[in-house]
Amino acid sequence: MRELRIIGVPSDLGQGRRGVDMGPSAIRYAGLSTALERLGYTVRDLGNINVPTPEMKGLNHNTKLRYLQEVKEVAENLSAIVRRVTEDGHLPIILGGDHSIAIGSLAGMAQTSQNYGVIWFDAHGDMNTADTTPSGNIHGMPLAISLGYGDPSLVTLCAVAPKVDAKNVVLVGIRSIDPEEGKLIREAGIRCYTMAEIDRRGMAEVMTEAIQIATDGTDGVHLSLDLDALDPMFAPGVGTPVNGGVTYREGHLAMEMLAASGALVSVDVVEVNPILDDGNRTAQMAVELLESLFGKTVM
Ligand code: B3U
Ligand code: MN
Ligand code: MN
Repeated sequence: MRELRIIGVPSDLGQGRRGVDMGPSAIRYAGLSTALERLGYTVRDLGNINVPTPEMKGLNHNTKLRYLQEVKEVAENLSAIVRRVTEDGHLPIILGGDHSIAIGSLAGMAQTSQNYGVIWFDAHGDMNTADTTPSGNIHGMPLAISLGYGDPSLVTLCAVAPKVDAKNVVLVGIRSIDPEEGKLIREAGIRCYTMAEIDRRGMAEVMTEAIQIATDGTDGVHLSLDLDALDPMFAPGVGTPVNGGVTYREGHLAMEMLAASGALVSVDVVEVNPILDDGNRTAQMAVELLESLFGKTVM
């Protein structure tokens, strides 16, 4: 069994509201390490990487790419750790932070010898560029950047571009897409499972296909788990909640199916915002989902 390595990335630079920088603490407080050890894993927490806070002076305020330079540095630092952990034969669990940190996760994976696919679990497409963004927030762009679209300094991070092949990328749980973003999703040829399709066909069928696409010709799957994929009823502590999301049971089913595939090679868990949460429910939900993802069953 592969050993697990936890890496915290307390960043809220990629989005407009404070609080997701506390995500790693909240998820740790909800008992992540112990829960994974209970499943029989050897777990080592590598602590947090250093991230500037928005209150620091002299940060980059580019309105179309807010905190571009800082987001890039965080991604570079994270990528080096993800690369090392993976090359050492361990599985990285990256705790965000806002979703811009996935730029670093995927850049790290892209530098290893592993050829991987991506399941992007999210209410949003995260396929904006500086030309299409309604907010300037980089957390709405990480998938586009990883596929080679957008700001050149982010796209070419770590001298690999794209970080993943679009034919092995799927979006799951989607229900909020900006108009120009939708065009890029189609143009890039990414399979996009909206909530409407999950409602019609069921999560089991959708995940069966999603896993097929992400594993087709690859060595494994990176899961990018944005907690806002879940319905706000189950994950209220996120910066941009959208109604009509994945239910508790659908979420667990998806994680269990991915566990059963044996294909998981890395995962990031993002957008948990303890300031907006009801107690620590969203971080607890994240821990429960990770338990299912790492093989917890009833008996
Ligand atoms: N698509 C919008 C909103 C958004 C994206 N990701 C999140 N929110 N979490 C944007 O700003 O790009
Ligand atoms: Mn996201
Ligand atoms: Mn989202």
